[in-house]
Amino acid sequence: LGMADDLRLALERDELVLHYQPTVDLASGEIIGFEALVRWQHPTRGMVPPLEFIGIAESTGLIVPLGRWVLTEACRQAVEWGRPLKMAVNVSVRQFEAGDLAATVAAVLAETGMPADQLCLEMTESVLLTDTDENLSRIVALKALGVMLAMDDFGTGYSSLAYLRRFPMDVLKIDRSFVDRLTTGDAGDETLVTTIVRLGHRFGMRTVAEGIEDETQLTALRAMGCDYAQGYFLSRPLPSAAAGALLETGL
Ligand code: G
Ligand code: G
Ligand code: MN
Ligand code: NA
Repeated sequence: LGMADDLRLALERDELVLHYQPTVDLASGEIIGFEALVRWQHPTRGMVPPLEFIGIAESTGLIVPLGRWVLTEACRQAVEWGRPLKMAVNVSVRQFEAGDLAATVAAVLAETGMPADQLCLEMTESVLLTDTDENLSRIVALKALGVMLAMDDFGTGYSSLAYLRRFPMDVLKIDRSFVDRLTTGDAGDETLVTTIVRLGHRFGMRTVAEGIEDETQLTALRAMGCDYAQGYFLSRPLPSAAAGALLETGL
């Protein structure tokens, strides 16, 4: 069986699972929500990371039903946890361009009872780079549902600045490559991240730093006024039961 057929069956056989990585308020240290990250519990290959199958899902169009499953499961889980949490879900460019994502999101919100303002859709520059009126109207349709929109991996592409003005994004996620460099002690790296945080704030966005791996980075980002953080230093992505437990105890 090829990987594509295998993946199609995986969806039918419920082999996909979501892990949840907490998003932490840098000022209070509280968990304000999670990012849902898909994994494939393959019967023979074990836990397959998304980098090994999202590409295939995209090229075969399976990303549409897979993406709908992810959205539904993440919302269902957030509602089950029963407290006001932000649940962030990654949306790939193919999912965005194929079919009516806003209609899908509206249906999932209705099915699960998830409050729209607790769902955050993360998209990378590749979604926004195709700066067409069609993409703008898709973004506007999503915003009209009341969901939040995040710009993921900010700073890794080429033309990040023009679309800060054009698209109504709520959250800017600072790519972990910038966070990585905060340990070098280089003043230039600090200036860069401080400037990204300010840029986000000036456009009315909340800022999330990704990939925090040590205390130095955490302290630096807090001092810079970055709002939220994620990373292995705070917590790895966790299976749902462990994520739910962490929500009870705090970090
Ligand atoms: O969890 P991990 O760090 O292995 O994720 C690797 C990449 O896969 C990240 O870029 C992440 O955004 C992407 N990814 C994880 N889950 C999903 C998902 O549900 N949908 C899409 N489109 N991408 C995902
Ligand atoms: O592209 P996106 O931001 O969705 O990617 C999230 C990915 O980053 C997930 O696969 C997650 O496992 C990974 N990740 C989360 N925290 C850390 C971290 O502290 N260090 C590294 N190297 N990867 C991380
Ligand atoms: Mn993401
Ligand atoms: Na990211």
